[in-house]
Amino acid sequence: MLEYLKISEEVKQALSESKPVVALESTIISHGMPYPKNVETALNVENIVRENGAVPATICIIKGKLIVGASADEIEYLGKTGLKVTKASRRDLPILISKGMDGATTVASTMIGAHLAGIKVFATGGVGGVHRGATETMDISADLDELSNTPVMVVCAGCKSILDLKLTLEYLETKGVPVIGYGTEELPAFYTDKSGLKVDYRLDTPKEVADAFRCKMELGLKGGMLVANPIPSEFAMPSDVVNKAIETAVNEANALGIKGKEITPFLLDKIQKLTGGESLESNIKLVYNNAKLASLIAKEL
Ligand code: PSU
Ligand code: MN
Repeated sequence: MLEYLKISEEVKQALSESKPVVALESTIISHGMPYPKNVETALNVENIVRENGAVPATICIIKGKLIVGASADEIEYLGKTGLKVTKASRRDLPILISKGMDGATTVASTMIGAHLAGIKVFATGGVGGVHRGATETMDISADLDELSNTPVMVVCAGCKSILDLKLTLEYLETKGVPVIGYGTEELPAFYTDKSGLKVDYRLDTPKEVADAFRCKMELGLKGGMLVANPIPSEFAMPSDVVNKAIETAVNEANALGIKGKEITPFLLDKIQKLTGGESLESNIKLVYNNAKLASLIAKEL
């Protein structure tokens, strides 16, 4: 395995001393935000993790190595190369790695990298889910099955309503994935703190979340846990503005026949263009908020 995995010295040392480490994904860098904001954000997120007492481990694939703890140069490369870096989910790993290629890891494949390295907590913006119209298209993100199989906790701001949030919760229930509302009874919807859908459990402190995850591991229940941390209200967007942009983006994607792994990046980009810089700012702020919470949970664990 060492042949494929490259863990940075800093992350290796932190793990060997049982210090808190927070995994970070790279699809959000290459496919989720425009350059150079993506690089600036990724580096700020790493700083926030450090300020909160944990070690950041940005995960990606460079020249066929699954990197755990990317360098600033590697982050710059991923951000600048943008969409030309292959979006890499679980199924892409064997080919990209054996061929010596690059890849920007999604939530699913970042969880895999984190687990191989021994990292338990992962912070991101939004996770993939069940797409609208999935009863026809069967488009369900591999992130959800990863959450049911791989023992890594994912701290996010819920899901964008480019997805069918109700079906996403149903799927997570079927797959036995605990969904925790952090300080809320409601599933947050990324740009807004409300979706109108209830989560099963509300927990209010990093310790409560860490205790639940430890309990899950000790019981031998496989899979991870989804911690939905609402965007702070001062950064949230008016829901009518967001929903209108999402409607337009989804209709355009359908009209163009966009599907498969292209659909999520297409919608993210479209929404950003339709709402101007405002949604990008909200997006950045919620990622910072998640990086902080994940660090505090990792410390408790
Ligand atoms: N949702 C967002 N921002 C993102 C993603 C999802 O709000 O950047 C990215 C994440 O990397 C996630 C991936 O794992 O998209 C899901 O893609 P798909 O739906 O193709 O599985
Ligand atoms: Mn999909």
